[in-house]
Amino acid sequence: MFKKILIANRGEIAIRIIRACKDLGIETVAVYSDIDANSLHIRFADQSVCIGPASPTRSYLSIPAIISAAELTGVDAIHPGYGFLAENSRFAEICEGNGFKFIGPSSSAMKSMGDKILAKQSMLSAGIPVVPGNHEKIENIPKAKKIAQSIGYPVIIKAALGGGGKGMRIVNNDNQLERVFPIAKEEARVSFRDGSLYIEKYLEKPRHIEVQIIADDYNSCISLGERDCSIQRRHQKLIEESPSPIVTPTMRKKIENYAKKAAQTIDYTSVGTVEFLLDKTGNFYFMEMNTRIQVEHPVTEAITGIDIVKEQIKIASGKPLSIKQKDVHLKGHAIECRINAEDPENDFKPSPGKIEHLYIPGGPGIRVDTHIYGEYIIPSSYDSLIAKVIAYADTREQAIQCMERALDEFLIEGIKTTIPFHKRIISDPRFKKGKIDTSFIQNL
Ligand code: MV4
Repeated sequence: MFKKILIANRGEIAIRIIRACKDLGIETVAVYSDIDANSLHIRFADQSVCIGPASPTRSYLSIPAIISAAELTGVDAIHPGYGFLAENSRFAEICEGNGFKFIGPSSSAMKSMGDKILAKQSMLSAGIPVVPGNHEKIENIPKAKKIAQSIGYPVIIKAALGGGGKGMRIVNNDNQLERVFPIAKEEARVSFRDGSLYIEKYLEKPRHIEVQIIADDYNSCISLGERDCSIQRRHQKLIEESPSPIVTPTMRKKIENYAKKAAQTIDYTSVGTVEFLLDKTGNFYFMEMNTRIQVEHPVTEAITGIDIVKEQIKIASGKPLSIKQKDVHLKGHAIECRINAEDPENDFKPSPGKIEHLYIPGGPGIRVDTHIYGEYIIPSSYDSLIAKVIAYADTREQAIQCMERALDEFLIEGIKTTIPFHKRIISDPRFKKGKIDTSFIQNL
């Protein structure tokens, strides 16, 4: 097992990873930027190294700064968390090249899924249904029109290196396509340094269902059920739950098999998530695979009792999976609300600043993953996620009730948060009935 791990991240996920390390008896090294000097992840780690100024490109995204910190502190492995360098295959290669185990999949598995066009092609040849489309790079407008017409409008344009919705455009006709194509291409080029685009059939009001998998180096791969992440705003997930209120045991069996097939097709090891769209007629389509630990992993931990981060670290150190598929039992229901430092009354404008008063909820069934504390100053330089509230109970109704209690208890003064917005969502009769799809937030 590793002796010492460097956590190349900040915020709640850095703390989550440090906790897993402590439970495994592994020493930890935190890295931080100037502006994060008073961060909790530094205090919880055994050692810490400043890696640069607030600007992410010069700190949490700086490969040389992170590798230097790893060399300085003599760690065995590097955990990237989510975001930042988590899905950068070059970073994974550089870690390994410098003798540090990258806690995640192989760089080749990351590459197979990083390009969404290649990913769709390999899934298609493995017999997994993918969203209808051409599964090829669209070079120009005439080609795009021809493909859109053959698929049938409406279609959606996506960036090959995108994912998570960035650079997506819905197109209803030839004229719109002509107008939007160059804009999408430029956006993709700027965001992902590659303007490659592809086209899919636009599915109306789909649900986003994803399957958590864990695979080890010894050809074992298990699935831990699904998460329903249909409540999103501007492609940011707001609420996730497991199990999905509409997935039946038969449907679950099917997507879990697709997800395991997807992982095995690319010799995937580590934890990962296979995302599907579910259309109104009950068909699942592979969308993409996330090759990292995800923000919403705690809902799966709640219903399986499995510590996914500990498993991820153990697998990276070369240990076999400690659980067999037959030992995975989904029990109860878990819901997660992502609390952001944003003003829901003001178009979700970021609301950084000092936390004047804080009370974190607790009691039976409640888990809160957060890095905030009283008088902490939330910087404006990073993601606005400040806490995740996870409610767990026997049934969905009870989990919702438990979440309502926790959100009522949660007191954050000094900044605006999305807590009031979450209260509105979970008290909505449509949410209570599990009637959630893409259009939920815009129709709220
Ligand atoms: C789609 C789609 C409809 N058709 N793809 C992809 C990234 C994710 N953030 C949203 N994505 C979508 N991809 C096709 N071919 C609709 C969405 C979508 C969505 C999906 C599930 C739940 C909420 C959503 C909100 C907006 C868009």
